[in-house]
Amino acid sequence: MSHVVNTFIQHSTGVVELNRPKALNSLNQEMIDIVRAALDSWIDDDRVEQVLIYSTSDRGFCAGGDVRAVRESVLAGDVAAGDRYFTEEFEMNDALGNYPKPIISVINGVVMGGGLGISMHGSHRVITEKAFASMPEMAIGYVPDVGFTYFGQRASSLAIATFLAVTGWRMSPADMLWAGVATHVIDSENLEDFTAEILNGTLAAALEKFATQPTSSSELAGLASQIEETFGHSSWELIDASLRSHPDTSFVSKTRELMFLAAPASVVATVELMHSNSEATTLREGLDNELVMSLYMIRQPDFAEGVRAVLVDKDRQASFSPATFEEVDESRYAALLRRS
Ligand code: QUE
Repeated sequence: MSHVVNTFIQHSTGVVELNRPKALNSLNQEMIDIVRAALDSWIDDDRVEQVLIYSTSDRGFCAGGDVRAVRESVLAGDVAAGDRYFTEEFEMNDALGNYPKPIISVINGVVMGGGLGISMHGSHRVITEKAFASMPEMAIGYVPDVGFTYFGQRASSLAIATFLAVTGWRMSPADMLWAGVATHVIDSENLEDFTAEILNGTLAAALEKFATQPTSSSELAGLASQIEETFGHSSWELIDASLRSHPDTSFVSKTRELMFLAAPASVVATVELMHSNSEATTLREGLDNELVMSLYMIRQPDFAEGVRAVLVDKDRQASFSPATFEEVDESRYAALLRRS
């Protein structure tokens, strides 16, 4: 049987096989339904001691959510389908984060957005030297979600997670470990032996045999002090001001360059969301704040326009409105999150 997601029990492991390779496993409603049903059915099943999540594609683990489909629903006047999609995706993220059994994700290649959401809340995030990760939502007029704005700042720091979200920084394997997105590294040549050991032996033995170290150091870690000095502020206006006066001009110009495609409203909303979630006390509370922002953002023209520019026409020429940071009304996002 081959489906967009295959789920089965092998020995004492519940297996989730992401299998929509043509869309790089970007998660659609059907995939989320299947994953949630599997997690539900295994939670009290004594045969299942652990859950293993991997991709059948050698190009990557999961490129995100199926935002193309959400855009189409919105444009067809069925925004309720988008609301349902994000509501249920975030319920899946919460179920993963609170699962009473180990959840092991094996990541080889790309993982972005919703792909981080299906992996980072589990107990073990095992990556290969070919893994790379990012939160790319600024380019599509959306906001980081799937629990990243809650989990990311607890795995690293508020400033680091805000930097990752606002710049879409492409994390290397060493960056992923340093930022707490990944927990272990293995060589991609050992991928099959590693998963076989998990399925037929034990997780502990698999890690004992195959866990290694990244081959290079973390570039992100090297920027930690500059990031803490600039991205720890509580609004985009203050972050921007501190970037303007920061002495490390190469850090500042790199940051500005990475933000070249960012929707101004998305950036302002993201900083508000990060700060709101610095006070959240559970993943569910963090996801609730993201959901408020998410359901608002998909109703704004920037979302349809951003997805068009990045994923439909692929011209990367989005015309966002407002087009400049000065025109964004920060209080609108603060009010949504009751931060005002
Ligand atoms: C922001 C996003 C996504 C993105 C790019 C962004 C996203 C997503 C994909 C994606 C990438 C390759 C595919 C695909 C989807 O890209 O959520 O089907 O083949 O799924 O800037 O949020």
